[in-house]
Order: sequence, then structure tokens, then C-alpha cells
Amino acid sequence: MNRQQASAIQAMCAFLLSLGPWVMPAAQASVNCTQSAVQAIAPSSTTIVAATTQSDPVTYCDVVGYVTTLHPGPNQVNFELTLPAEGNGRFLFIGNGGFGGDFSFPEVFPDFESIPDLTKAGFAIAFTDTGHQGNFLEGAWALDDEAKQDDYLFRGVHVTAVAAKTISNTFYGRRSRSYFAGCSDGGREGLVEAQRYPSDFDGIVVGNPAIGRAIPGFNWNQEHLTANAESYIPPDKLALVDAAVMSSCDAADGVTDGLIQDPRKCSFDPASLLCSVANNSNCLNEAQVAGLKAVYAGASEANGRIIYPGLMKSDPAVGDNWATWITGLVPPDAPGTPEPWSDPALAPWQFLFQDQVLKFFVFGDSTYNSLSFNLNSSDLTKTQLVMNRGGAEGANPDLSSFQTGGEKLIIYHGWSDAAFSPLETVRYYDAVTVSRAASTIQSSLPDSLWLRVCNTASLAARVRMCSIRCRRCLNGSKKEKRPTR
Ligand SMILES: [Ca+2]
Repeated sequence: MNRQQASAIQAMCAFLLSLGPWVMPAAQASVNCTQSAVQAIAPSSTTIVAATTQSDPVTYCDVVGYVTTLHPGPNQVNFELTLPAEGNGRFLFIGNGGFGGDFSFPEVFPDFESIPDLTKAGFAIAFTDTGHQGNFLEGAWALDDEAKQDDYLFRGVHVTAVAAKTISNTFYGRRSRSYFAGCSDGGREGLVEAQRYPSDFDGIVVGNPAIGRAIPGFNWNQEHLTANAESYIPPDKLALVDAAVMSSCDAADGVTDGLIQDPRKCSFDPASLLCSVANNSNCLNEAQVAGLKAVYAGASEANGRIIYPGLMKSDPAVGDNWATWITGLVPPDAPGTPEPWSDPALAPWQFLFQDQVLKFFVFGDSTYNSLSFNLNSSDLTKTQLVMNRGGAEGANPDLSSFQTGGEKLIIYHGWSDAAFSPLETVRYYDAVTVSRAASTIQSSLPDSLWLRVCNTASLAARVRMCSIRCRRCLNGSKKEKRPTR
């Protein structure tokens, strides 16, 4: 066999190995599913609380435990790990949404196959609560607790990955390939992993990531939309905007088909809906027009520097997407006050997230008025010092350590995301591209970064964490793998 033939066989083997789980030989459990047996194979900082055999949909070992984190600490990062009796040689870590706080997010995660289906397919699957217990919209646990903050910001996923992979590999008697998949805050977790802990995963899938200075961005929107009672944009007015945007922008991509394939080409001006006489259901008042313009423009300092890009001229009314995240499903009952919605359950999620982060992470004051936050002051620096601790903003473009082993990163983002701006994701992708071009090592690596920003009208109203589903991004054609310029 000459060198050329050997090389061809090697290439064929690499190709076959990359095809999917069905070509991986099955991995049989070699450890009993008991608390003591799993404890015996766990790393020293890991406590196994329970390990029980389950039989639905297939036989698997359900492991519940925690990792104790230190410096700062101690804190308890809880995790769950499911190990099918017959594994497929793959370990999958599923990320969180919002503030994390429990294991329920994956069960309602719309972007991936269901957990039972993944278990049936033989994946070992891990989840974490990121070091605290609570609702994904509540951040009071972070008050004066740097250990819990660090575990949420950057540490909890890593320590869980190390513990769960060690257990999984010994359980099956061989190293599994390891993957991470997450959307929203889970997308941020995935990028922090690639940047800070490049050895944790062989492949990472990132959806609609909460990267960059999203909290000042949320605050910008809320300060503009809650300035006074007239600023509130009710759902029926969002439907008006939706129709006007579609009418103005559908054809900008060259095809009138009810889809806006690249909202960056959309020149819709909210002022075109300004009421000419009296305020009525077919037009917007001046405050609503100003608010809408601010959300589209994005957060910027007085000198014009963009802090966080704006949202897209897309379909704000679909599935109450903007109403849930930005404007509120009902009018604020206390406009102009620090708590425009006196019942937090009625406040839009962007208001809640920025309010909770500024109160409990940044300023350490449960009475802090988040609507007094000033972008053009030390408030911004202070926010970054806390929220980018450990690189938690997930915006470091240097992926050289991650990619040296041939690891792969897939990023997707829905244009219609009402939470995080897809332009921030495009900006990150561009920064990585520049970083790679400037680096001799990185530029010699195979192209292992894949980004697609996509349009999709599909939305699961019951799940709004990753409210714009982007499954088609992952199944879409390769020719659209990069955003159009
Ligand atoms: Ca179109």
C-alpha cells in the first residue's frame, strides 16, 4: 500500500467516523447503577446524591449529584446525568435559559430532539442548575454571593462537564465524544466554554446567544419604552407594525413570499405610521414611534458608540414575541416609576432581566432603580466589571485553543429574536474571522466555525426562552452558511 492509498483510507475512515451516532459501536455500561458505585468513579469534588435505574424509554442510570466549588465558595453546583445502559459513545451537555436554577429547561427546549428521544438514541446527557435553585427569571440569589455569581456566569457548566464526563467515560469504559448544545443563555454558556475551557467539548452548538452587553441593551429599550404612559406599545399596535414592516420589506430580498430573508435590507421607518390627527388603532403616537426607533437603533453612548445593537425590523407580533420580551402584554400600571409593572409577573422579560441583574449582581441593592441606569457614566463600566467576570460576556474572538484539536462550533441565530440581537452574533462571527486571519496558527486551521442567521416564522408560543425556533438553520443548505453582506 503506497502513501497515497494509505492517505485515501485514512480520509475514508475519518469520513465514516464523522457520519453520526449510528456508525459508533455501542458502549455498554460497565459500572453498577448505585450511589456508591457511581460515587467511586466520580472526581474528588463531586458528591453523588442518588443513582437509580430507570426504564422509560429505555434502561438508563439516572445520576443526581453536585460539585462543590471553591475560591470563591463553597457553593453547590447541582447536576443530573442520564446514562443509557447501552450508550452510543456520545456525551451531550444541554445548556440553560435565563438565570438557570433548575433542570426543567431542557424538557421544554424546542430546538433539539426531546430528552427521551436522545436517551433512546443512547446519548449520555447532563444538565446543571448552574449553582443555585430558583425560577429562571429571578436573580435575587446573586445578592452579595460571588460564588453563586461565578457559577452562573462561567464556572458551573465547566465543573459539571468535568465531573459528568469523568463519570460517563468510566461508566462505559471508554472516552465518549463530548458535545454541548444551548440556546439563549445556553448559547452564551457554549461560547464561554469554547473560549475559556476549550478542552471540555469536541463540538458546540450555540443558539441565539446572550453574549456581549445585552443587559445595557435591555435597559436601553426599557428606559425608552417606559418613559411615560404614552410610550407603551400594546399588542394590537405591534400587529400594525408587523403588517407595515412586511409590506415595506418583503420584496427587499428579491422575492415577495411573506418572508424577510435579510432584515438589514429593510428600510421601514416607524414614522410612516405616525398619527396625522388623533391617536387611533391605525397609527402610532409620537412616543411610540420614538420608542420603536430606539429599539431598532440599539443602545449607544452619547458619542454614538454602539453598546449593544438593535433588534431587527421583522415580525414583532408573532406569538406575542415582542410583547413578552420587550413591550409587555398589558400596559404598565405605574409608568414613570422604578417598577412600571407593580406585579413582576406582568412585566416584559427584558425589563425583569436587566432589573434583576442591575439590582442583585451589579449594584448589590434590592431597592436599586434600574431605570436610573446611565449608559454615559461609570454605571456601564461597573456592569461590565461584574457581568464580564471570567469572560462571561462570551465575546472573546480568540478560539485558537478550542480549534487546535479539530473541534467544531456551530452558531445560529434567528433574525426575529426579540431577546438578543442577531447583529451581536454577526459582529462576534466577524471578530472571530478577523482574529483567525491575523493569527498564523488559526488561519492554518480547517474552517470549523459555522454561522447561519435565519428567518423563520415558526414559533412555539408555550416556550419563549428561545422564542424563535431555528431548527431550519441546522437543517438548511450549506450555501447559506454565512450571513449575506
Ligand atoms: Ca421576501
